Amino acid sequence: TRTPVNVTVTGAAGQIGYALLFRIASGHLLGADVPVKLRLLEIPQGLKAAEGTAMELDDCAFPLLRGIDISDDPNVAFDGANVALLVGARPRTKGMERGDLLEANGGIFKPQGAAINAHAADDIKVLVVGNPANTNALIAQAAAPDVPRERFTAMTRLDHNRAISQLAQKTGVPVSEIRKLTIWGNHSATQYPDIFHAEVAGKNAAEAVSDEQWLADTFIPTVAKRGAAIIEARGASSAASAANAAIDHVHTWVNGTADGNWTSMGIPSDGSYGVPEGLISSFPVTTKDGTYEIVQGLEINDFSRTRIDASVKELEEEREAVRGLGLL
Ligand code: NAX
Repeated sequence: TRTPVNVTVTGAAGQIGYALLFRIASGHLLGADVPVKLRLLEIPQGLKAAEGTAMELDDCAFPLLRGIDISDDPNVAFDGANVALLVGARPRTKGMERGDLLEANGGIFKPQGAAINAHAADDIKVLVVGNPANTNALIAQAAAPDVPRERFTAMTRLDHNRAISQLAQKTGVPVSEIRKLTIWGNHSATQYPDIFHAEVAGKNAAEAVSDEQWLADTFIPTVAKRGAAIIEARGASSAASAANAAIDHVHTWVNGTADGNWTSMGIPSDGSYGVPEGLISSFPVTTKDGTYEIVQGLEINDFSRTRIDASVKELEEEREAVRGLGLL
């Protein structure tokens, strides 16, 4: 019998939390043979709702769920954490400037990074979902100097999955026939979904589509603005699809990408593809045995270069802003 894996989820009482916890507990995060313990972090106002969710988790009698702890103290919630899903964040409210937003999130992700540094297990893997995800990941990473920096990642898997779905619909193939799609840059409206190296049923996707106008005017904006379209339609932001992407991100990180395919993750740049070192930016990556590598040697055409650079520039500006706030 395996020792349970400790999975810490912040913002556990939120809507993504509600869509996420049941899937973790039923084995979708780590595998059908891996027992888990859930450690839920909420702010004091969220504790009661988190307790309600924990009651429902109990009521599922999930065979793999070996315990649920709830706390409003990061030092408790990250104690022994093997996987941390940082979902809770401060949303942008009306009239809020970017600087205010980054500062408010610094107040969340800096102490959480410090708690991870002090208390998490040696093999801790961190996924930041809460926005602005890439820069929040950078803040948490900076507060955790003893944790290998590559363990801090940001979620662009939802964008990746959205892009696969749009491309599959355009080309009339099942999503399983789409491979090697890449999201580059920031999880924001500047992100760049790249189909130039992607495959549709084994053929180059850009050639299969052969419609640069669709690419520039439909595909890219549809993927980048999908979050807003969901809010418009549903009256609430993406929750189940975001939770699903978080599951996919960690599952792929732990269990590996398939041969002949890759995924997209926001990870600390090593300078590849001209992305300044240290920025947490989305790249094409392969994963194996719990580690990831950036796919190397892809030719970047001018169309892609302009868009990658624009998104990376935004990440640099965010990094400068949080530096200015003393968060790095
Ligand atoms: P909700 O507002 O429903 O839930 C957030 C929860 O976090 C609340 O229960 C709140 O009490 C809790 N929380 C706030 N501060 C906390 C702290 N310091 N410690 C612990 N818990 C804290 O938001 P939800 O819809 O669940 O979205 C969560 C985050 O995901 C948001 O920042 C959102 O912008 C982000 N998203 C990121 C996506 C991505 O692809 N990277 C896509 C989906 C989503 O928009």
